[in-house]
Amino acid sequence: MQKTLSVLSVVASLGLGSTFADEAASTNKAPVSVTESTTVTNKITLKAVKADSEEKTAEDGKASNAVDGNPDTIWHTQWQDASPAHPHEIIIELSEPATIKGFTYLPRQGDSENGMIKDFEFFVSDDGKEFGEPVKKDAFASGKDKKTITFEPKKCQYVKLKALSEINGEAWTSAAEIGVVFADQGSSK
Ligand SMILES: [Ca+2]
Repeated sequence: MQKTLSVLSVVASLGLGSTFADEAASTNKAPVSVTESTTVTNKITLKAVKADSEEKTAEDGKASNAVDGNPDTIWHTQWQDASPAHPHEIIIELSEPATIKGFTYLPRQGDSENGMIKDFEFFVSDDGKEFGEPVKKDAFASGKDKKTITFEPKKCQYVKLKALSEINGEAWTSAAEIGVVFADQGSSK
């Protein structure tokens, strides 16, 4: 505020500041406010509502780590005491129904490859219970970069990623981040 006032006083001293000064006085605000004209858009958020397996003891591998926006946290199926076999799946709820045209999968970062998904199926649903046939069945390319998979646009409120295999043939599934690609707004991440 002090800086603004000093600028105004300089402008006023040049004989050019009366308009700005009057406006500022009449609204009791700074004369320029860019943020007030910014359009506010609704942001759809993702929530992990179910996973068939989570490792919560030996590490923090809870399913919600796949949608927390942090590439350093992962969903990992159980590996201590038992390693349940494939398929593994995670169900994610959108905060409101939306038309999506794809999804993204960011594998775990760092050195370990444990749980990195190879073959997968992807499903959409209105109610989180009936998923029907997969909208996509494929295999992820190797590597740790974010994978973007696209399909014909579908309106839904729930998605399910089912992992059928792991890149090294192990029993686990892991994911650093899973997102959706909106038909009209781009990626959720
Ligand atoms: Ca994460």
